Amino acid sequence: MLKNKFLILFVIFCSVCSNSYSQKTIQNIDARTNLSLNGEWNYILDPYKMGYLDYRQEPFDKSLTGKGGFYDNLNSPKKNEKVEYDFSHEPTLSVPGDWNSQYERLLFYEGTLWYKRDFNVSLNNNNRYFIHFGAVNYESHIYLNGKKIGSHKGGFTPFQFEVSGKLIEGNNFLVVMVDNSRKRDEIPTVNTDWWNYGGITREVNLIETPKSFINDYKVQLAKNDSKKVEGYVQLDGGNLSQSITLEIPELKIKKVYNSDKNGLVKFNIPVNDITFWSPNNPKLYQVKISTPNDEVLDKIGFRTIQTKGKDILLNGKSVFLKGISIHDENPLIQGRLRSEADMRMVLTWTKELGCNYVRLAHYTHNETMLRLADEMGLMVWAEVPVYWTISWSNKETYKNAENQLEVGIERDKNRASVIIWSVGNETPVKEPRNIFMSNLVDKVRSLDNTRLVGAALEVERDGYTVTVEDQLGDKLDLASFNEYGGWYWGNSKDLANYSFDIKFNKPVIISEFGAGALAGFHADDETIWSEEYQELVYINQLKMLEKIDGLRGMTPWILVDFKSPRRQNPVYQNFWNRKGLISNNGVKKKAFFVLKEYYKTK
Ligand code: GCB
Repeated sequence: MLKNKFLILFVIFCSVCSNSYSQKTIQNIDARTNLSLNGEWNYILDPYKMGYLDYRQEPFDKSLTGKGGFYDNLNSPKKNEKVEYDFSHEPTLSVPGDWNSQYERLLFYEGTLWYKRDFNVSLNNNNRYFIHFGAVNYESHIYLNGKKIGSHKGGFTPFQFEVSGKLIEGNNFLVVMVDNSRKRDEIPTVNTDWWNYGGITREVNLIETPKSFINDYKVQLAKNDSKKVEGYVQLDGGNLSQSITLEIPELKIKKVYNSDKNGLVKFNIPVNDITFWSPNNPKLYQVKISTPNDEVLDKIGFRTIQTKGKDILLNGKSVFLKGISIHDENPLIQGRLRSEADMRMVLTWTKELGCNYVRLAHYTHNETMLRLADEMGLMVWAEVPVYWTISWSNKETYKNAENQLEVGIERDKNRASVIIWSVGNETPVKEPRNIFMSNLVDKVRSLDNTRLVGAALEVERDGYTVTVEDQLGDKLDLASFNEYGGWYWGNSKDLANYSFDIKFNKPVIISEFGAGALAGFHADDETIWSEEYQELVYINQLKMLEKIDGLRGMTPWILVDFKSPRRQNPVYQNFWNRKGLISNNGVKKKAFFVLKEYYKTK
């Protein structure tokens, strides 16, 4: 009896584990053998969750009735069998892609929606298989051939499930129930200034690996040491003690190691004559990691980043961060970025602006975005959606935030472009929040001690004095904050009278400032929403900021107009946040050129 009790507890525990947010994902999935599951998926719109719950609101119990939910995918019922759904006669959604931008009827939809696709595999019994999702917003439950393989929470982080032994030779079907309802205790919480795009927003792949394979690796310069490449390789699977070869041909590195019984190898290799990665010369080295039966290729840049007093040093040299903030959104399709081309378009705009740095706000962006930043020479501030007022005292909420942070760091740790991990944005100073945020900072440092840690703090004002004194700043590497002089406070004409009292002897980064303007609307510079008003805010803002001792960079808000349900003015906004320097049609506003000129002087 007691044994049974333990067994039941153990089963519950395991099911909690498999349903939790975290499962370490395979590093660099693009370099693996994979079958893309992108493309057209049939969908069922299910606002009452009737594909999952019976009329008593209990999940269907197949063991009692023989029937489950929509995940059964019954598509050719017998003539006397009543089935009230049919994926095969439903319309399709493109994956990757949010649902809101694909059908008018889904623009404002928040709730449950089911996806289904068929695929064909030819199995190799010596190999292992994983289904990997780039991101699904927000909660997802995944079923393979009618059986649940797992679930996940968090709209911007990758996750995977092993399906070895669950796939069948030939035709298979995958069903995903997605729910993007906003909930107070989640990350982000109910209130954000961006569109709650739902669905399978990033790529889906079926990855095939050998039984024992290279699951993870880190290859980078040691902390503040430009003469050592260090890191690790981690194997997964049956035979964990193997020989592992690390090659960086251009640096004449070829090292062979034996992994320990846990499949781990740590290395530390002296290097000379390395060309450092920088925005001016975004040099990436071909890195090859191999075992007798597996091989992964990557392109990795090497650089150091550190602060010294009020300065930021990239490869030991002072650098000014000429940045801009970006959402994961393509204004031209009014939806999430779907392809590499979409991402290139956005990053090309930042290069035209003269940027060497971007803030990827306010959540983990697509891995491809980070790889492009590596390639195009853009330093990156990466962030988690710990945004505004979340449930500070809820332990599950904290776990969720920490997990999203960790998964992002795990995924992007080999990207030279990432120089700053941000733990959140405009979080209100009070005790439970201070503990929450401070724990997140400790967590980042425990995972990665080679990059800087920031957060977009808030300012206080008294007359013409703007103060930055949030005690979280003590734990950060940067005095980084948002301020909206000339828009949410102050008059655009007298910004020059303001001065800053910053209580930290650290490099100052303005993580946001900005003003709204409707492209093509011209008036005098006192008229809100005109391009001239926004232009003047930028001119006077930059003069004001220039006076800050230790100003080392900025990411004005924002590169492009973006959709937000909070922006309701029917004439000027119409559900668009208009603080973009570029309009939703790709037109550059006057302020774009003000910032561009300023960056030329830096
Ligand atoms: C902020 C937020 C950002 C908003 C912006 C605005 O401070 O960090 O997410 O979109 O202000 O436009 O108000």
